[in-house]
Amino acid sequence: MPRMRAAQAAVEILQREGVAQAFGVPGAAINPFYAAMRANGSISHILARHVEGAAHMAEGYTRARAGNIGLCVGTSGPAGTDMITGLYSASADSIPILCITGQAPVARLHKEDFQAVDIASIARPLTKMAMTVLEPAQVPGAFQQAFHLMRSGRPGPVLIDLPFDVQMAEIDFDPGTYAPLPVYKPAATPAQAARALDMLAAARRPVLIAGGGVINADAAGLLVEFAELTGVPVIPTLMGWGAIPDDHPLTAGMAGLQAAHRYGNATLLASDFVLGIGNRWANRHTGGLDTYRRGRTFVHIDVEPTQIGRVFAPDYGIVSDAGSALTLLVAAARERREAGRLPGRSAWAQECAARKRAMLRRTHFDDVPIKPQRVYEEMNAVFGRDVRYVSAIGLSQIAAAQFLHVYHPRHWINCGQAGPLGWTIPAALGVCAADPEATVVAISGDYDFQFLIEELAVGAQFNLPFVQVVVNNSYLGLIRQSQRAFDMDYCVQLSFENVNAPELGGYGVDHVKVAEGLGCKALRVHEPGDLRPALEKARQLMAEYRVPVVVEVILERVTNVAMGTELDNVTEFEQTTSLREDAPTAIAMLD
Ligand SMILES: Cc1ncc(C[n+]2csc(CCOP(=O)(O)OP(=O)(O)O)c2C)c(N)n1
Ligand SMILES: [Mg+2]
Repeated sequence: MPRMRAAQAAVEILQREGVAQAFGVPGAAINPFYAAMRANGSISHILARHVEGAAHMAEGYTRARAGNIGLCVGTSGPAGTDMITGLYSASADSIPILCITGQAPVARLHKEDFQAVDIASIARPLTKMAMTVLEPAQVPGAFQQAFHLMRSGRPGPVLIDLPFDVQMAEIDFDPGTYAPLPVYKPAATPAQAARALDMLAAARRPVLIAGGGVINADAAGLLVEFAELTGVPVIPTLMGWGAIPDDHPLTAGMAGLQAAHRYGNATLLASDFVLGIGNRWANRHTGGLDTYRRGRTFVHIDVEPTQIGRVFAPDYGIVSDAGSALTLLVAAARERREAGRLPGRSAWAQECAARKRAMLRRTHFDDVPIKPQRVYEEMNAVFGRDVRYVSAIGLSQIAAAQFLHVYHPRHWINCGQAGPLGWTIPAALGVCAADPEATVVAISGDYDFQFLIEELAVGAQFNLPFVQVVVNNSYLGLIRQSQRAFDMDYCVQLSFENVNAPELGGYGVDHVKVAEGLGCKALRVHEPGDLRPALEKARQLMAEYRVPVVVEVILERVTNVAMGTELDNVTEFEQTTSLREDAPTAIAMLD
């Protein structure tokens, strides 16, 4: 039997489980693992500038491609605690990442050793498994189990904490005969699919809700097939955005309180039946449940059994991986269609499509300082169907969801539930590492941008080019807007007179200089007419220098983006419209 250090066995398993990319920050307590990675040579490593950044890079890497598992590595103590936000974000959005931490030697764990913290206990509520491995011979089993859990059922992250002496200890392990454990995915039965289809057939105005589970299951193709077979309009959630192309005739728009379309909400409210697949009835999607549920019948399909009934009791629930359920639904729908037993839906689908033309929000403003809506209009015009957008949180993200277009699964990469500021840059770097040929465009507010801005240097060092649009209102914009309810504007200003850059007129940080100092290219835009040339120039600079390119847009300070408390109570702060000249890149205006 081959003998090797436990750290080497861990790396051999990573290789056999398909991990080829790590994001991390080394430290003394994880050096044996780094030595094993170096000796093995099959895993390339991107050095983050902040350990939280490494965790979000791993998330971006997983989210970008089906089957990917992002790996983030840090030392003992603060490295693990820094990665907690990444574990939260990953678990909240059902994203598998593997977090490996170094740890003080086993015999010293209770002695308040330097950087010894019980990271497994801290990480437990955020992971499918969080384990400090105390026996070297358990290392292979812990890693094998980690991959089994990350891939099975509702996907999610795992933390493995490796004490220094455990990493160093010699164990018997045969990499040659190692095999991943089988993956467990609950699957619907034909009888369950038939029941769901019966209920759908009985409805007059049905809609499908496609959640992130459809994307996680790599089942977007099946979803579109099912929608087309049945003729039923689809409302993607924020996490499911891209499961059906925005310009598909059956895409009805998103519903919700913030990241939603006027027509998406109107269609949901006009429906009498909702079949949710791989979604979790998130509160910013549903708003008040009375409004959301009134007059509608619900079927809920989810891979995690305890998700059924968590938010409200559906009329019928099915525990299933989205792909397995959709395979059965497609087969059953095809059979019924051939037998002439599927009701026609064209009048209802046309009604939904008409709303996409009529219920728009104005984007074509010529104001200086620039209104944010115009930025997204220009982005729509410049970036084609294949762009991959990355965003985190804030008015910037909400407006991006309202105005941008997504045409493929995994082309809207967003930390939907946790929304940690600073996520965008490192997540975009992870996406670039996963798909080096893609055009990656990140969208941040000025505060999100500043949170983990140092990660831009990672993009410059490792040649991970993307366009980073920064919409700068010099405000914690979303919080400023929500403080209207308290009649205050308190602790949300980012503005100050920059003694080195008086030309910024009180907008504070000189983002262009910071970005350049970190090895990136950067442009600043003040006029709406300069947006398009700047975005085009950014693409060109990105291709030429292979570094991140920041496009900072100086926005008006105060903008209120449409949002509300109920699906039928969304406040529009700007003009609504149905005219092409007001919203030239609205999806219905592009055909
Ligand atoms: C770590 C963290 N702290 C606080 C928040 C709350 N929060 C959400 S959006 C936001 C302001 C975002 O400002 P900016 O990035 O400039 O975007 P804007 O809303 O101005 O477009 C804050 C503080 C958060 N999401 N994450
Ligand atoms: Mg801002």
